[in-house]
Amino acid sequence: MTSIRVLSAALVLTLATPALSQTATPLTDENGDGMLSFSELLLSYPTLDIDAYFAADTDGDGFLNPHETKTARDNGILPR
Ligand SMILES: [Ca+2]
Ligand SMILES: [Ca+2]
Repeated sequence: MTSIRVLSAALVLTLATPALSQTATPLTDENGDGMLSFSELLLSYPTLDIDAYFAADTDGDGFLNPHETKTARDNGILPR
């Protein structure tokens, strides 16, 4: 019975791990265009600074694509 409990605990930990790694703030692409505008990011980060937004918009098109969003989060420009 002990080995079943250990296996169960290991299984629970294995299943819980992905949930623990998904602690990033959900982002809202309100118009569904796949890009994040400054106003859309404000829905997730109400205190976001416009300078941080421009720093994250590396191609300068005025929107954050998924790559720019990930890079900005990885570099600490955007909060998680
Ligand atoms: Ca959008
Ligand atoms: Ca961009």
